Amino acid sequence: MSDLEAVKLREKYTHFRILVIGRANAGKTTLLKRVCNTDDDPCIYNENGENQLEPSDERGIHDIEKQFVFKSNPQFIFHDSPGFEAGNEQELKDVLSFVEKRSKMNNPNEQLHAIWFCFVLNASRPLLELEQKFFNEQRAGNVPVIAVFTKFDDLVAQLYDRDREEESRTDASKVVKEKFEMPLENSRDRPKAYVCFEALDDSEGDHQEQVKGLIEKTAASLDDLALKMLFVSVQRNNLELCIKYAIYEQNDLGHSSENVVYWAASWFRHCMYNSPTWTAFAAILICLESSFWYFDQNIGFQPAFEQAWKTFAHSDAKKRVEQDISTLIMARATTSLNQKLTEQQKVTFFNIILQNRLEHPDAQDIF
Ligand SMILES: Nc1nc2c(ncn2[C@@H]2O[C@H](COP(=O)(O)OP(=O)(O)O)[C@@H](O)[C@H]2O)c(=O)[nH]1
Ligand SMILES: [Mg+2]
Repeated sequence: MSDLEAVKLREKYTHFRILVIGRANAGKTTLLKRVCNTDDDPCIYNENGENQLEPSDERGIHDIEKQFVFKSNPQFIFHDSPGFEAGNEQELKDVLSFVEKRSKMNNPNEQLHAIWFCFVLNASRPLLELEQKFFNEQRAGNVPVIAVFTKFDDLVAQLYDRDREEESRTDASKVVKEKFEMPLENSRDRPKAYVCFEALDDSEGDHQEQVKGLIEKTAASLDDLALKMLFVSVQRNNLELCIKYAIYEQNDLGHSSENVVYWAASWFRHCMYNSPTWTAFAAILICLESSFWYFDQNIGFQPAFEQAWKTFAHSDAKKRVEQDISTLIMARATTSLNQKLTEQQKVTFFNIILQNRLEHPDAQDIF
């Protein structure tokens, strides 16, 4: 898939769908609230977009078939599985058939894109047989699974020993490695990554920093470029990741600056259905033109461009460009960036830039 093909495909996707598995009290809901950066309870929508769940009524959510979202980021769709208790194989079967059914769906928005499997860290309750079985079983669809270890703080407290106070974190890390990670790592279809959380329930804590790790590892576990782009642009916790992928995933954009701007914007959600990409493109062109004149007076490109950028940022031209471009983009049949400008719109775009050029700097302004 070429870079631009991936961008076009991504534009057809609207939702990223995640299955969260974990026993009751594993901290699943807490985690999802942190991921969506909200204190609100989730909602379940029916086909008409009506909420089917009373606030604080969580009963419906444990039905794996019921999708739910948080208002703060409805592009993430979640399914919740209650996890596997000893002796209850039905739940494992339900999960496997859910995964299989979703893998056969034609509409990519209906497919399952990732699984977060939550394990509460409890020294005396390590992996259950059924949990191990999940990782040894043939699973349909090649959906990446991230193992999420929760309540590390609890584990540290369990292992707390007054005489070895300093060591309890190290001891806890050892338990995570030996009792959880290693058995999973030795399974047939092992997790794509491991993430460990602590004190996610503490609203004063560094939960947003911790969530960045889960986001980064989930993104890395997705092989499909368009899906990776969808996930990175839907999440709002880790903007470094948007920048990183825009740089590292770039392979075959060629030399078109229009494509480069379009590509870069595709990793950021706020650009998808709006005009800032084209505004940025216009700003770059205006500043390139202006910096040309500084450059001509023997100033290097970078200081020349910086000077032009500063001038533009404080100019009335900037406001006019934003206004005119958004009118131009709104006038298009669809708001998708995927739509190229028509020849007529290119004429308008060109004129917007010509009418908002910065003044040529005089030699004495510079020296
Ligand atoms: N100590 C500790 N408690 C947590 C953490 N995350 C969640 N909890 C608490 O664990 C309980 C169960 O959390 P919840 O998210 O409802 O679990 P769920 O049943 O898997 O959805 C709640 O009382 C949370 O406040 C954590 O990281 N550390
Ligand atoms: Mg819950």
